[in-house]
Order: sequence, then structure tokens, then C-alpha cells
Amino acid sequence: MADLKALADAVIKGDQATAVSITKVALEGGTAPKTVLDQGLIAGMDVVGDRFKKNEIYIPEVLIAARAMKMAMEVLEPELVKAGVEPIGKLVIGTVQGDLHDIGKNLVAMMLKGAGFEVIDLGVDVSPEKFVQEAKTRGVQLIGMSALLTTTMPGMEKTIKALQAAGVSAKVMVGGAPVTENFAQKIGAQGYAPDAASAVDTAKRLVA
Ligand code: B1M
Repeated sequence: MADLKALADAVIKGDQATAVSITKVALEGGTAPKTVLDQGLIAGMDVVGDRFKKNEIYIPEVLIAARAMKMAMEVLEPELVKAGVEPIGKLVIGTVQGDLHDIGKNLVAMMLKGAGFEVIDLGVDVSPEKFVQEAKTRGVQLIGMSALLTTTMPGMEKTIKALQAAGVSAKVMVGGAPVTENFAQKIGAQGYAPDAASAVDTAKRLVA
């Protein structure tokens, strides 16, 4: 059994090489990709988030930890995706304008790919105009928006209004730590999910 506690510790320390090598060893040893994700990478990032909240660590340490998680996720992603079969839907996803947080959005994108969705990732700091343009030209059924800052959440509502004004009929799913079901309903989003796993269920429901 791979040492997923050591993997979480590598993320916490921002030790990219160790995070990548334990991820590889875990996968080669037959540990399920989802277990590596939940018990190693996400467990480590949870601790980082907690320490950041308590001012025990600062932005540089968080950034270094985030990089280690991203490097390990590059190894993990193809394995998560392998579980997918036929594309069951097509969506664009992005972090809203002014917001550079992408770890959660990447996890959601990864899980959706793993569940069989075709995912077009627009990255971070995505303007309402860009969401509208991409949704129109790519012919998607679903638009996913992520926000981690209370100050960038209004970008979700602006985007929904821009989509409506442009006559885009694709459904909208929103998420991110400060986003709630109530907020989603208030801004007219059809779907909300509190985490990457439930994002898959919500997306499936919206394209059914
Ligand atoms: Co920043 N940051 N950050 N940060 N950061 C938070 C979000 C914060 C809560 C920390 C704190 O103060 N305790 C706080 C926001 C406060 C607020 O607005 N309420 C904060 C702040 C203030 C800032 C800056 C303003 C700091 C500064 O410069 N003074 C700055 C803003 C930069 C910007 O965006 N313009 C900033 C910068 C950064 C870093 C660059 C250092 C780094 C981001 C690196 C990166 O993403 N590439 C960073 C990080 C890492 C964090 C914390 C520590 C961790 C976020 C994270 O990755 N969590 C965070 C504190 C925390 O959350 N405890 C914090 C792990 C991730 C798996 O969870 O993203 O919630 P999350 O995603 C979950 C769910 O929310 C959901 O599924 C995911 C997986 O389960 N989900 C969706 C997410 N998107 C979804 C979309 C869906 C459905 C579900 O549908 C489409």
C-alpha cells in the first residue's frame, strides 16, 4: 500500500519531486487514482488551506504547495480520465474574471473527464465575453464556472446575464468555496456543486 500520508506531507511541504514520485509509485502499485487524489493530494491541500487560514503559513508556501499538487495531478489525470468511456456531454469550464484560483476547477474538470465528459478548459480569469464566445462556437450543453473569492462571485451573475443576452441556451453550473446553493439559485444558475465528486452528479443531471 502506497504511503498516502507521505504524499499529503509532500504537498504540504511543496516537495514536487516527492509528490510526483509517490503518486507514480501508488498508481504502479495499484492504488485507485481516486484514493491517491482524496487521501494524498486533497488531504495535503486541506491542511495547507487550514494553516493559511490560521496565518501559520503565507502565500509563498501556499503557492509552492499548489505547484506540487499540480505536478502530481499531471501524473494522476490520465489515470482518472481512463475510467471514462463515451463522452456523455460537452462543456466549457473556467475560473471567473479576476480570480486566479484553479486547483478546485482543475479537479472538477478532471473528475468530469473521468466521468466521460468532453471538457474544454478556458483556464483562469475568464471574462463573461470569453464564456459567451466559447460556449457559442464550441456548441456545448453546459458551462461551468468556479470562484474562490467573494469579490469575484459577481462575475458569475454577469456571465449568466451575458449568456442570456447572447441567446446561449446551455445550462450553467457553479461552484467554489464561497459559492452556495442559495447564491446559485439567486443568480439563475441551473446547477451547483460543493465538491468535485458532486459536480459530476450535477453535470450528469443537467445534460440528461
Ligand atoms: Co487564495 N484565497 N488568494 N490563493 N487561497 C483563499 C480562497 C482564501 C479563502 C484564503 C483565506 O483567506 N483563508 C481567501 C479568499 C477569501 C474570500 O474571498 N472569502 C484567498 C485570498 C484572499 C487570496 C488572495 C486575495 C490573497 C492575496 O493576494 N492577498 C489572492 C487572490 C489572487 C486572485 O485570484 N486574484 C490569493 C492567491 C492564492 C494563491 C495564488 C497563492 C493560491 C492559488 C493557486 C492556484 O489555484 N493555482 C491560493 C490558494 C491555494 C488558496 C487556498 C489556500 C486553497 C484553495 C484551494 O486550492 N483549495 C484558499 C483557502 C482555502 O480554501 N482553505 C485560498 C483546494 C481546492 C481543491 O478546493 O478550490 O474550494 P476549492 O474547490 C473545491 C470546491 O470548492 C468545488 O470542488 C473543488 C474540489 O472538491 N469547486 C467546484 C470548485 N470549483 C467548482 C466549480 C463547480 C463545482 C464545484 O462547477 C463548475
